[in-house]
Amino acid sequence: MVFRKMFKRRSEPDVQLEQGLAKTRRGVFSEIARLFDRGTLDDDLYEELEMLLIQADIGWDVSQKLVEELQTQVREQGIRDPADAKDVLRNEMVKLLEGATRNRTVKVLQRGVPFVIMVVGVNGVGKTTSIAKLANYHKGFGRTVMVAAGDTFRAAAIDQLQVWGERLDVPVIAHKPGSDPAAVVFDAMQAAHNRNIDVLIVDTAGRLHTKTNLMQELHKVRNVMKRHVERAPQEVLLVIDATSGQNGLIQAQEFSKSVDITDIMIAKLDGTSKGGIAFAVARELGTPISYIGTGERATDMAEFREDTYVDALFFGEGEGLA
Ligand SMILES: Nc1nc2c(ncn2[C@@H]2O[C@H](COP(=O)(O)OP(=O)(O)OP(=O)(O)O)[C@@H](O)[C@H]2O)c(=O)[nH]1
Ligand SMILES: [Mg+2]
Repeated sequence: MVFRKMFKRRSEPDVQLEQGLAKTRRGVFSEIARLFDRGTLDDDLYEELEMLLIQADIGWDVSQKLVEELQTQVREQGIRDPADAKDVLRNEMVKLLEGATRNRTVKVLQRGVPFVIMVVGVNGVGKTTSIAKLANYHKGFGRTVMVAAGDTFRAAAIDQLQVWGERLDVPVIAHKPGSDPAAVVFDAMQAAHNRNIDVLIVDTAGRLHTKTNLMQELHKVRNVMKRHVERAPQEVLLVIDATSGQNGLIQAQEFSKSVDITDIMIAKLDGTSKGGIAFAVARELGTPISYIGTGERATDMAEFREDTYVDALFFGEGEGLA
């Protein structure tokens, strides 16, 4: 009889995150976990693993590199037990995510100087909802928060933000639909100064890189911010829709050509059974993932942590604890 070592989680479980990632975990990742229940580590296992990683939206190149690294380590360490190999894979996945985290800038909130967050991303990815989540998040630290309706393109976008503002008791600076976003931001910067606001979050229209005039608009908005606060925007947050798979990655690559993105929020992770996009984003962009969105409520957001994230993909509901 062979006693196989139990694969154990290393991080403290995060219940909310695990619920948000339930679909992903029950999808491809449960199949990945099951692969290692086999008795032997053979070529079939590696081949199937690579296919499953690709299916999980991790991407072709990144999946291949992960499997290669796993094979190298198995060989070098003389690993025979698949449970140990799974442990190596888990650690490699954490390391891959940590590579991007190293590029995180240190953020300092200064009294009397608004910390400006500019939120960008393609239409419908979840920008406005993510702004509500961020507002709620910063309020939770006792910070004063203001939101600017910089998406003046659609009337509904302004209304949506105002509804959130009322619900969260956060002031919203908005102009009429069709007005100049730079003017909205100008007013918001001034209001933030006057009212001693700690965090100003700016919504923007879902602009595609192909629309040059929209990119110019983004630059104009940035310049207005800088006139008030030289370092603003201190955070440029790109929102990616987890359900859009590799398309999300392509969008992110396009955006980062025109704006200096400092942080990424992966929204709608609760709506996908794949959820591997985080690995593709970390590897291909090198931009740190800071938050994830796991639902439609303002509280459905978590700070991104590499080990908690990977463990939430492999384990669930307290499972895997010693
Ligand atoms: N399940 C789930 N739904 C989300 C999440 N984030 C946003 N949504 C939903 O996705 C839809 C679009 O979200 P918005 O926040 O309006 O997206 P947007 O990027 O601001 O869209 P535009 O302003 O049209 O560019 C809404 O129905 C949201 O409720 C999430 O984390 N999980
Ligand atoms: Mg919006």
